Amino acid sequence: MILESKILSLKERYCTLHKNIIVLIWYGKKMRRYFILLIVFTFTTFAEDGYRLWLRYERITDSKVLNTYRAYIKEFIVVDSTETMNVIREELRYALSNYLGCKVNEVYEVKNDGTLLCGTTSSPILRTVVREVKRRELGDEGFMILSIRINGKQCIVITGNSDKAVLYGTFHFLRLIGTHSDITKLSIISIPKIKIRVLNHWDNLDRKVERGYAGLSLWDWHKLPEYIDPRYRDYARANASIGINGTVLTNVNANAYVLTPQYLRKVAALANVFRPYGLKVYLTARFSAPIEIGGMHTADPLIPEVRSWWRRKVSEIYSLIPDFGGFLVKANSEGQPGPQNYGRSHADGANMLAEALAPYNGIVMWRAFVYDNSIPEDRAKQAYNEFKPLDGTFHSNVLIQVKNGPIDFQPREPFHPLFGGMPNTPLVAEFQITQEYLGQGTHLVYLAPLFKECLDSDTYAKGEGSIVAKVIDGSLFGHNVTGIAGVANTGNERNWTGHLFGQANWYAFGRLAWDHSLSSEEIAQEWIRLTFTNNNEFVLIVKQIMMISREAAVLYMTPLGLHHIMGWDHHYGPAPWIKDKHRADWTSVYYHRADTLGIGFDRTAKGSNAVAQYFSPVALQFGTLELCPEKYLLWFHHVPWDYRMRSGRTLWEELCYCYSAGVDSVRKMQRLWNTLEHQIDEERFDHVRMLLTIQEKEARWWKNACCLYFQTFSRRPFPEWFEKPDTTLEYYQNLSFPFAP
Ligand code: BDP
Repeated sequence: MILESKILSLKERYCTLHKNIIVLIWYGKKMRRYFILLIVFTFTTFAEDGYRLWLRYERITDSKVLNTYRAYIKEFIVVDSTETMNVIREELRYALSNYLGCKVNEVYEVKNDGTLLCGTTSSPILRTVVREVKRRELGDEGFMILSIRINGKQCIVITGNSDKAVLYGTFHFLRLIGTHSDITKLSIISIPKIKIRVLNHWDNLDRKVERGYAGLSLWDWHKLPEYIDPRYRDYARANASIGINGTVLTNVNANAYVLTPQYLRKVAALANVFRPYGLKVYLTARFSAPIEIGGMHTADPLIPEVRSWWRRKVSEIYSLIPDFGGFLVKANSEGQPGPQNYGRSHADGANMLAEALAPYNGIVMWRAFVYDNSIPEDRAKQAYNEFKPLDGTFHSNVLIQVKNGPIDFQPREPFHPLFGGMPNTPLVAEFQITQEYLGQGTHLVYLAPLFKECLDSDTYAKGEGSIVAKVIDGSLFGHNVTGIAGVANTGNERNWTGHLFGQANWYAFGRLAWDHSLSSEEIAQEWIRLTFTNNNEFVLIVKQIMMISREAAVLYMTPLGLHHIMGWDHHYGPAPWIKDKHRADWTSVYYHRADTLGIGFDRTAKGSNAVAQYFSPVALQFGTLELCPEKYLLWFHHVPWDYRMRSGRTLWEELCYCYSAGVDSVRKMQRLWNTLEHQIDEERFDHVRMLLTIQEKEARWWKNACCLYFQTFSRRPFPEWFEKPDTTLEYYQNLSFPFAP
């Protein structure tokens, strides 16, 4: 697989060279100096297109570091030749020779110091190394990396109870090398805190990706199952390297067609490629599939024929994909069919599928993202109202998948009240890695701080310390099946994610899914070192850019708890003026509620009382104007324009201040990035530089459009220090983007 990706990237490089040569031949002919061609050809550098992600395995140039590594890794042993062990073997061969600039041979016995030994805890050579207690602790996926002596020789051992665990350990070890970490005395034990760590691809069968900003879907359905794009392997490999162990291939707005025999064979082909990397395949199940592809007249989950249709379908799937993970379902939400079409509950629907999957250990991830415009209730409350009463009624292989916040992946939301609110049901936390509401394909926004903000939020469900992370890792309420999902940002663009820094968000999701206690800084640092360079100064600057980026986006888009004020439908750019649409809950005015008195959604007891869905003292804190964190102020309160903020500014001034600060932060990010010119390749430097130019322009657009619009309500002048918009509100309101992605 690595070979294939190497060939692929060579092909790419060849194309670049080819273009250069054509241009040069033209010049050469003109100047009759063909010999120059040869010289230039020889020195043409390879394209840095981002394809290799964080798995670049660049030659180590620091001689001190290199010498230590060469002393500690002279040869390697991979016990066994299972598919996964072969993957490990190949990865080590490729990575070590690249890193160390010399061949690291595979051997079959420990004879010398500096042997790296990879195998499961049950392999004869490692059986005595890991004690029984530890072995149990490691579970199925945990690994250990140890410096020990075997046959009197200095070895590094990577082990775990399964091949997959050893694979995770191998990638961890390679990460240590890539970040120039100390490997002289290793004693690492790492166990994933969450069991199901999945990407959700919102990919359609026509290869369009809903809310995707990185090209077409990676899955070339038309050519599958015969044609296996080498990229599938590289995709699996990238995921394994950060501990992601599942992928939902299809959009939550599902097409039943993927469940037809023709498509299931294509799915099976992908599953075969992913299997050695420990990556399980899941599909979205369209609730009305029995009608659409089964020729039935109903999809009522309580009708026996419907239930047996699903049982047969599931059995067919497992006959093709023995390790199929299960279904993800979006039901009775945004027009998707579901059990409520037949007067049945979400539990009736989920349990029917769960029953069909149970014999094969498959699971159902049933989404709680439901809201209905015809219900005269605050949208933020509806998922809780719907699902809370169902707590405890789901089968044990059903997990309820809850978005991080109660509305919809906004730049900032308070945590979803269902976290902590359903103690008897395992919950999957769903995050959006693709940046639908965070600048889409062109803004650099590092999302680890957003993920962490939710994971670290204290629900107080069982008193202080009941953080969201403990709800989803099962430790708070004692659940064994646990999960976390990220809506993928990948596509078929060469660099996978469109914006190079989108890679960092994929990376961060995987790392946090494995260990939510890692800090955003730690993860950023790792990613920068693996993606660019180990130069400390460089790392510090890029880390600074990343760490301010999310707050910057909140400030220039939706500061102080504002939310859902983006462009209609495509969600691109600001549009706080959206109103009078067929659904009130898809307009902006529904959420900001600005009027001449003030701005914000009153969700206190005087308003929608959404605060009551939180435990005490969170409910009190969110619900009391003076106690509410200002970052959530307008989420929970309708606040007068002259209200004094903690800064001493009035609310109106503070709003102007935040929008300005957001723009300033982007300018700072630009300045910082510009100091890095010549420190990395021109290609990636320019890519980010140009995208930052767009980001600055769009940050100004957000600031101007929003402040001009809200000024029509506040009727107050812009503060003196405010950089005045150079055009009118009408100008912004008349912009249209018929071809926005
Ligand atoms: C919204 C997206 C929409 C998705 C929906 C969901 O705009 O495309 O289908 O989320 O999560 O944010 O189902």
